[in-house]
Amino acid sequence: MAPLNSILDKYSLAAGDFVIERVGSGHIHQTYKLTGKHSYILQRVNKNVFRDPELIAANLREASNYLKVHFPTYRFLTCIQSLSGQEMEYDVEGYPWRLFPYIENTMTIDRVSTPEEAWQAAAEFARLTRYLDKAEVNNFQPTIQRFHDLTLRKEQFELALSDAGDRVLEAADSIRQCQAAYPLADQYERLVAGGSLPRRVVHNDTKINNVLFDRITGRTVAVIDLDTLMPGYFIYDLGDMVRTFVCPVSEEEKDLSLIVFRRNIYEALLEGYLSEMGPVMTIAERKAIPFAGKMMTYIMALRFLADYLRGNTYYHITYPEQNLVRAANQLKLLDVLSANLPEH
Ligand code: GN1
Ligand code: MG
Repeated sequence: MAPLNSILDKYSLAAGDFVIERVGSGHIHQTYKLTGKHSYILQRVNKNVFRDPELIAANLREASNYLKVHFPTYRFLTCIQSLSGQEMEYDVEGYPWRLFPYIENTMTIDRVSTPEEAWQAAAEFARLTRYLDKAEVNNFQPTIQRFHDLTLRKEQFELALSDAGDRVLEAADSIRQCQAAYPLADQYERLVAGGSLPRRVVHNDTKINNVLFDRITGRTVAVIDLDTLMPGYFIYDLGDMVRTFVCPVSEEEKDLSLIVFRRNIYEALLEGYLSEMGPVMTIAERKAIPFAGKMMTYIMALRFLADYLRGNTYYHITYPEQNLVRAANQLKLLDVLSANLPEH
C-alpha cells in the first residue's frame, strides 16, 4: 500500500480517511475503490500495455474540450487533476496512477440480463461515437498501436505459435480453429484496406461492464474505461458489444454448451446502437454490421490464444490454463455468431 499512500498525497487525500478495496474485473489495470465521505476510484495504469500513458491524457483532453463546446450536457468522465494539475501521477516504480470521482448510486454489470439493458448500453456507447463524429480524428493518437488491427493480431498469433514449444499440444484444437477462421482476417483486410469504412474516434473497449447504470432507474449514466478512445472503425465498438452482450455467459465460462445466441438481445443492441449512430453511418458501415461481432470475437480468440502460447505475459490470469479457456470460449462464440449472422 506504500505507493498508494504516496499517490494519495498528491491529491491531498489521506489513506486513513477511506476504506480501500480492490475492485473491478479488468484484465489490465489495478483498480481500487476508496470509500469515505467522498468516494473515489483509484487506478494504477499498466505501463507495459500503455507504453506512453500521456497519450491517454492527451486524447481525453481533446475529447473533453470538444464535447464541452458541442455537447455541454454530456457526461464525459475524466479523471481528477492532482494538486500540481496533472491527470496522472507516477509512483516510485514509475507506474502512472489516476483518480476518478466515484459516482454514487451507480453500478456496472458483468452480464446483460434484459433487452432493455442491451438497448441502453449500446445507445450509450453509440452516443459517444456520434457526438465525436465531426471531431477531427487526426487530433487523436493511438494509445496502443494497431490495437484492433486483425491483420497484426493474426501475425502475432503466428509468431507466438512458431515459438510455443509443448504448449501447442494442449492448445491444438484452438490453434486449428483459429487457423480455419483466417478468411475473416482476409475479409477484414479487404474491408479496411479498401478504405470503405470511415475512420472515427471510437471507444475500443465496449464490454458491458464499461457502462455505468443508475442503481435506481436502471438507465445508463456514462461510459467508462476511456484509455483506448482513439481512431478506429465502428466495427470495433459494435463488435465488442455483440461479443459481450449477446452470449449469456462471460469469456471465462468453461462450459461451452452455455454459449448461445440470444437473438432478442442482439436485436435490442442493434436497435439501441442505430438509435444514435444510424443517421451518421455510411452504406458501407451498414453492410459491415453482421461482420462486426465475428471480427471482434475472433480477434479476442487470437489474442487470448497467442498470450497462452507465449506464456501468459499480457492478460492477468488466476490459473495457468485461463487464457486457453478464454480462447476456446471465444472460438465457440465465433461459431455461434457465424451460424446466426449470415452476411449475404
Ligand atoms: C482487456 O482490462 P480490460 O478488461 O478493460 C483488453 C481488451 C479486451 C478485454 C477482454 C488494453 O480489457 O481489449 O477486450 O481485456 N484491453 C487491453 O476482456 O488490451
Ligand atoms: Mg479496458
